[in-house]
Amino acid sequence: MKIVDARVIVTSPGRNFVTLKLVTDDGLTGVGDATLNGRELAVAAYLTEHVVPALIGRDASRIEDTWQYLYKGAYWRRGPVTMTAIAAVDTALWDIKGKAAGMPVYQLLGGRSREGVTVYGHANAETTDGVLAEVARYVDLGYKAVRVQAGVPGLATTYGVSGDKMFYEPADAAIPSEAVWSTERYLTHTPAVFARVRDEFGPQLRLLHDVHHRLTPIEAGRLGKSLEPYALTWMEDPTPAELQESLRLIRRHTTTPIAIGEIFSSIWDCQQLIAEQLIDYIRATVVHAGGITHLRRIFDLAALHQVRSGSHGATDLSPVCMSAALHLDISIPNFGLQEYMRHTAETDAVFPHDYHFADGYLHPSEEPGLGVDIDEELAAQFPYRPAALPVNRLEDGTLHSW
Ligand code: KDG
Ligand code: MG
Repeated sequence: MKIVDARVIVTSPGRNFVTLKLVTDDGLTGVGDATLNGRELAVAAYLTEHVVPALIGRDASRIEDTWQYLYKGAYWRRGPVTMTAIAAVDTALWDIKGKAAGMPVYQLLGGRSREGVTVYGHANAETTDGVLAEVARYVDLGYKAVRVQAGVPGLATTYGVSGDKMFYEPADAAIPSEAVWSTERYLTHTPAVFARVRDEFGPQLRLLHDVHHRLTPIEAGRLGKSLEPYALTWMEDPTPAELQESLRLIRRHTTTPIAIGEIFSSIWDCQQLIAEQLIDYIRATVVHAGGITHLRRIFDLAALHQVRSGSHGATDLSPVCMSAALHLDISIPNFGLQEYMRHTAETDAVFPHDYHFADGYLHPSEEPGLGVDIDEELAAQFPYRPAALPVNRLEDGTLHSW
């Protein structure tokens, strides 16, 4: 079963996506998501120039060997561009293997460990009353877990709070836009928002919050401690986590569970966080952490240390990534939660898929392979548009993270 064609497809049905499609000599096809928000064309070029020529003629059944070949063969290991490109190849090869076997990929990963994949949605609004209305909307839709983000009084905009509620998109301009951030205002306001949400929705609804890497460890300790009465399922990305040991400081001050990893690209980015039990949920994803093969390795390490999965699932991860994620989520022993931001109708049309949402759960496809494809003719009608993520400055003009 040899790879005879490999196409890199860039399309923008509402937002940019990069997809790799592999074709074998016996007519099977496989797809992999290769989208790296704001850096899409870097991955597209990496695939087109450096990976596709090496794939033609390779045995499509050799998933592990191809992963090792691309990882070790590049010499330049890790990094988001490389690992997203490898992820796309790996995901497409799992899709092909499932089709060749006549089974959904989750069966090849060991079969079901649960009946459905519990997902969380994003309730966000400028005001606390608006947040309450958004949480109610997700509860009405059947969600059992909701991420809560509120505008901060005194700040013109807040990352994570968007105008379009169901289809949130932070990549808003070709050149990064700039916003103003105040840690002092944020730390005062956020616990008050959660007090209202808990009061209104009671103790059973699972609540989450994303800090978007904006705090220092001691500030994060303070936030976690102040949120303890509201029993969050997790506080996400409290600090930039390049310095993994900084999480020790946060842990010393709070029992609010911590989720980190949406920007990680390999097991080496989270090895210490997991082995020292400095986090509770690992948020690495199929598309950015080396595909199904490498993400399963991360989740297996996490399982040894009582850390659960909590994969990133924002709109910049295409339905191809979401399809792949669900096969892993349904099969691993240490699944925690899956983020699920809905895609626009245009995106869903370009990526026909049959995973579905019901009663707070996503259910993976039962089709052979991943159960997702790309409509290349339709994709061609949505040309690429440069779009970058914003940056933050403190009130005195200092550049801050996010
Ligand atoms: O590409 C960046 C977004 O996916 C990210 O900002 C969303 O933090 C995010 C989340 O948790 O979904
Ligand atoms: Mg996040």
